[in-house]
Amino acid sequence: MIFFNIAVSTLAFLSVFCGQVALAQSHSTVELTNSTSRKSQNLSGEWRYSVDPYRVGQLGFHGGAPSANALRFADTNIDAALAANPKTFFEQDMEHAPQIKLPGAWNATQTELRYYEGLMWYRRHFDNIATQNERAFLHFDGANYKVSAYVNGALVGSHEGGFTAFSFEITEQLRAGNNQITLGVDCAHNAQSVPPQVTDWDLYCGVTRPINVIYTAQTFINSARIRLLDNGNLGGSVQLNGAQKSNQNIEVSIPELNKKIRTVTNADGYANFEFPRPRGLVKWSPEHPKLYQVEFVTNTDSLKDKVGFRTITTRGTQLLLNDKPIYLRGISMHEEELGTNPSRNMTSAAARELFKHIKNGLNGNFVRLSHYTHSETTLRLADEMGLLVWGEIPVYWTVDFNSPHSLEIAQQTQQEAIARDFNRASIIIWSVGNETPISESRNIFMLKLVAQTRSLDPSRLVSAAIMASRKYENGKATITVDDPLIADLDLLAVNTYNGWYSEDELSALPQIEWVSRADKPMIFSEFGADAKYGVHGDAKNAKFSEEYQALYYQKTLEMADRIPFLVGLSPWILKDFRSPRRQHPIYQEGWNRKGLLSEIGQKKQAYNVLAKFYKVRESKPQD
Ligand code: GCB
Repeated sequence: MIFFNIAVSTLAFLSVFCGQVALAQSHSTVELTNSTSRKSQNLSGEWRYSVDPYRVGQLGFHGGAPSANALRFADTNIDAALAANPKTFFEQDMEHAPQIKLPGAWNATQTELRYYEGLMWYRRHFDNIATQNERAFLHFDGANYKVSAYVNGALVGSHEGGFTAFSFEITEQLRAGNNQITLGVDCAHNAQSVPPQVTDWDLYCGVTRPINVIYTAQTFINSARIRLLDNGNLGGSVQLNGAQKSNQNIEVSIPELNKKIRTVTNADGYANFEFPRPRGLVKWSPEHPKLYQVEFVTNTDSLKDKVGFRTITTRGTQLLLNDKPIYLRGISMHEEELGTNPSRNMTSAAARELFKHIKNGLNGNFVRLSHYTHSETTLRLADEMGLLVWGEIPVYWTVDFNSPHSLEIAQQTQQEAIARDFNRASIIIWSVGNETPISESRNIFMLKLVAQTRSLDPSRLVSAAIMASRKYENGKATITVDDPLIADLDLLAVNTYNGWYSEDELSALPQIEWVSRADKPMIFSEFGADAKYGVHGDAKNAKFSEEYQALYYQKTLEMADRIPFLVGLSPWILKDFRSPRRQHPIYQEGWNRKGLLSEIGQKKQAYNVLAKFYKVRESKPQD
């Protein structure tokens, strides 16, 4: 809770210097879902930035309040202050600081910031475009890792967690005309952060997704959800925020289906609705990703969303999409665009390029968006292009499972992910973590996450990427899926690397026997081998060669085909990605090379092996 303490001490300091300060909760009830269809002002573009490795903008030299001349967020005209008193001085000057383009991680922009994981300040100005009686919110699609936001010198809110959307109300702080906004973004990770400090990917620090000012009516639609229920009806809820939220009429309509229903909010501003599925409704599927425009209208606000309708369930070891068995022909993906110097600025065009590889190149229907919540842009594209999605929160490896703070952040992240993406038909699975090592405290932690996820969203499957126990007896390898968590998961998902992190002969992989202790479907959520594009060698032994990776895929796929309860795959990974832990000077140079594509999109041999396997699978009905 260090960050919160800093925010509080800064708050005390600010109340002396800046008068009124309002501190929003780190996770508020303001969801502002479907933010792109609201009146908004995009703050993308050039911002001033100032690096602050010793956090002097937050802490004084003896640890107390910061010195006034180091405050990056103060609403002070430094030029005027110096003109009035030449003896004063400042040890920062945001108005004359260098510029950086947001969104985009600082690591990619400046070579000296490649591995910088500390505090950064950003500043820009914008004009207030609110019409009379509108409320205003600062809306972040995502910023890594902790953010404090200041408008005209006043702290408007703080947030922890690098991959989900959040908003702070700034109605009170906005002035007519020009406004100043300053952000302190701290990328420090530790044992209690989610994810923790050590991962196998580049953290990509700073403001990696768009920031907008969203303007709303005094009482606005905070969230609007709709889905196909298991009983065949359509159902959902609308929630209003504002003084007039109770007893309000709500209209929900799907014009293309000629359907309109009305409901009324309760005292808390909620309205639930359910109605028979309109005749002629076409269900969403990867083959036919049909989306309908749904409109939510109140007396003061309206919101439109494009929504697909489908169900996802299991029966024994089968996975059913719209009640029919399905095999997930997938691949895993990090949020990292193609190119030699990605900055985690996943535009729609960048995401489309990667998804085209999955849909058209690999003949896939599924993507594991690992290891954290990807951008709304990406999820909307998955809906549009017809890709089933595994969504994941960054509970990765050795999170501090004894820490109430870690649990709080993990749960907050899950809640924010579900709030943002509830209407996305593409998402069929929520994963609560990846390769967490079994212990009593871990089991308790993970079970709490599973329970929370189910209660927030009963419409999707809950899973986690786990590891399985391997035994080698009488010349035969057996792998048993026996993690205690499996009793509570809907779908088992195992990461397995036989023949890469083990010295198995690749020819022996198909003989590995897989045993499951649950009558549930399973996928391989990961398998993979590094290969540097253009490196060639003996397929049986030359690790890092394209040939070895291709044979590894072939043999692992043969193994997969022999497992009766296996319903899909998301091999590791579509594209080489930056990882500071991968420093082999010839093959890796800071990149994890398990991609089927190089970082600039060149296809390695294994790409075609998987594409062929999926082509055959596509035409083979699941039994
Ligand atoms: C894993 C992790 C993933 C790594 C991958 C690897 O099991 O889940 O984050 O990047 O292995 O390449 O070793």
